Amino acid sequence: MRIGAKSTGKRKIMKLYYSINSPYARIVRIALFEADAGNGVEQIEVVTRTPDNPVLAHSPLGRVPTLVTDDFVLGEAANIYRYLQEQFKDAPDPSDWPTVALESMVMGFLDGLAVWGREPMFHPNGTHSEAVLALEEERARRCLDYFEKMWAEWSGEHPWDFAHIALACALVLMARFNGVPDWPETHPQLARWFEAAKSRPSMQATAGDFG
Ligand SMILES: N[C@@H](CCC(=O)N[C@@H](CS)C(=O)NCC(=O)O)C(=O)O
Repeated sequence: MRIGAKSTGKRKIMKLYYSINSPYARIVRIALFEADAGNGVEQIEVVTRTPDNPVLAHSPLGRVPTLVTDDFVLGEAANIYRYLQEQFKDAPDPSDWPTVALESMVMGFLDGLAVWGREPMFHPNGTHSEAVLALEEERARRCLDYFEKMWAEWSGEHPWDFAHIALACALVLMARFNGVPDWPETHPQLARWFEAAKSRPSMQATAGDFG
């Protein structure tokens, strides 16, 4: 699944709401950068979890990313990515199940990291659940092993598609709260790929406070 440049026709400017450190929103922002499709999409930075969060005017979820189009309000990074791909390039191939399978693993990894990273943030007085932290750490370690094995078996160049973009954003999130600090040494294939991914212009153009 890739987004490439194509005419936006007579559509009004779409609005993409994002926050600067959201790994989910960054996936979409990277894809827009790669597609050079920014002209059809106005990107609006917001702060979520506040009563005046502008996303709440469009969506009861108040989450980012949120894409506001002429016809509907779309949530979920994967949906927005697919929709923009349809707008700017060809429709995704629905039968590409190995790609969808990798996406599902990567998004599960990212979801787990989001829970792991937020748990102490939501319980600043040490009332967080050690059980939740342990469960998510184990999940993250299993995922890293899974991706390392897959990367070691991979022949040829990795695409820069939804799954790979999301994985890079997830690894940035993990570094932000120092989860699995030794992972680059224990997962060298993945670490090499991540170093190269981080140097992409679209990663650098969308960097938040934590890289
Ligand atoms: N499953 C969603 C997750 C989106 C998400 O959790 N966004 C976070 C920022 S990283 C958010 O908007 N949090 C604000 C809130 O929960 O109110 C996706 O794939 O887009």
